[in-house]
Amino acid sequence: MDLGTIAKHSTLHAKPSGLILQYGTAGFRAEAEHLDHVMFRMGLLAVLRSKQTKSTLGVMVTASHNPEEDNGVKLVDPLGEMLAPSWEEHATCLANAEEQEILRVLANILEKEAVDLQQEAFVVIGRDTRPSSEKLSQSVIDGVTVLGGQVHDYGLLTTPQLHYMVYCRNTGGQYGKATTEGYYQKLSKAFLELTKQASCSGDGYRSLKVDCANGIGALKLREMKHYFSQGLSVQLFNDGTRGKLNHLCGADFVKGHQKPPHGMEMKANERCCSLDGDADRIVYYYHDADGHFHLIDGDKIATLISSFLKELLVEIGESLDIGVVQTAYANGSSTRYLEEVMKVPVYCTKTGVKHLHHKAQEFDIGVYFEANGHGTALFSTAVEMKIKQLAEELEDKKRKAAKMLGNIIDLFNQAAGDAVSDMLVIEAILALKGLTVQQWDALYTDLPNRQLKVKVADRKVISTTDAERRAVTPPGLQEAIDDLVKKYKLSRAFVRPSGTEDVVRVYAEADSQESADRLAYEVSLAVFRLAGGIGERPQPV
Ligand code: G16
Repeated sequence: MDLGTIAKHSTLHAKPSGLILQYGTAGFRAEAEHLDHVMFRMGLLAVLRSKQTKSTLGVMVTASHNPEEDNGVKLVDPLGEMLAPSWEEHATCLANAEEQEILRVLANILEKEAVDLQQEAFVVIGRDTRPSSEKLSQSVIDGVTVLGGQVHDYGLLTTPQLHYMVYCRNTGGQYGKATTEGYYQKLSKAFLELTKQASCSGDGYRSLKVDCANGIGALKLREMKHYFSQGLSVQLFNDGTRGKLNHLCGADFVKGHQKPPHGMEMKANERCCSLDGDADRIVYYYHDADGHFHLIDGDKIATLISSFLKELLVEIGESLDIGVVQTAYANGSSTRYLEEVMKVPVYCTKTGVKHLHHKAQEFDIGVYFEANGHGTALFSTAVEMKIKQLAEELEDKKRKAAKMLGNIIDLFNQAAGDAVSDMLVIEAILALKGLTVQQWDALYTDLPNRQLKVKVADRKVISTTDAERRAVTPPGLQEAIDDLVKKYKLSRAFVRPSGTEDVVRVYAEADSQESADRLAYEVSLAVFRLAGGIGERPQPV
């Protein structure tokens, strides 16, 4: 490690003085103009983590659902997972170190994590389509090379594709080929195998309208769609040729505003979906014949998937341990349906796929989804091997079900929630079960709900417990929420500081939309009053 060279390069990526950032829900996120130093330093950190784990590490430059002016970066651990929590702390320390402290912080990490500097390092990088992403990913590359690490720059990728590449590279290609071509082929082959067996192959099942949030999803779906066109034709909207990334479109907009994206032509009862800016989230929706908008979010996606997996297991004659993991945002009706009707155990974790993914790994089959459409299903290695073996050994119907399950396993991106992989899983299940989008939607009725954002001077004054369902500080806030909730039927509300935006998030649900809106507004006022609100006071919905 040539200390002089590191220090010299670091000054070329100077930290704006006084700027403090935190490795949050999904890495660092801020206005792009403030992130150059963070990118360089995450390049350095990726090298250290790669040396320590003796594996390829991933760095993704994206701010996913955030506005186009923002950007962000997250590190991807060897099995395609989010960075380990102790390294998140190192990331925060390194990002916030003043120039003269950089070498000391690096030395500290080396010592604490027993990094062997002689070990080789290999880092792969991906980026989304934001105007700032290319330059920022160059700063990551600078950081990697100055510490002597090797780099492979994949250029434009969806976030889940980068997770997939890392997983493939560290399993010697067993999980798949670490190229976009390899990704397209693996998923499309599994999808076509599945849909071949669907008796319902009418037009309704074969076409889907996709809002791409003006992001990377459009580019990648355009490349990929020929691979699966025998089973599904996708029509792309908000493909980035005109509009702004995530502006009035995309999964976060649709879920948050509970309305269709701009720029999408929807006919009654047509199945449509939206991806987010880096294609790791997906939500479905349709307009009914009366023009009412129906949203099918991550909760209903988890329900569709887990019920299909359960049915296949019954058919095969295997009883495996299935669990569903959600967050506090999960609609109360979904949790009730999963537990009481489907008899599947449901667990609640903090927001952030890293928490859900970790919990889901405890089961033979763990299905995890955030209500915002971020999720996947994980299969233990033993289950995967067993199912593939049964697909060879069993006969007739059982064999068919085992083969189907084997293909479903291949179709899921088990490294991370993946909008494209999830879309193909959902399309295959709907076709195999002969379900229309309306029938899927009718599994249960969501409780009316509302999400709002409140601006405060320092969102860290809010701390929470019980998987973010209760506020611990500031004093009096939880008591105020409890009193408000008592005024409404079937109601629930919570607040938490966002880990990706400088806001406090408020969630409320109740027996009517009017009550959910009112409750969310009243809780927002309580946050504004007790947690140091700034700017305009919250307004009624
Ligand atoms: C990221 C995380 C998600 C999380 C979302 C919002 O999504 O990956 O797990 O639900 O941020 O987090 P918060 O409420 O803390 O702002 P994405 O799609 O932006 O990467």
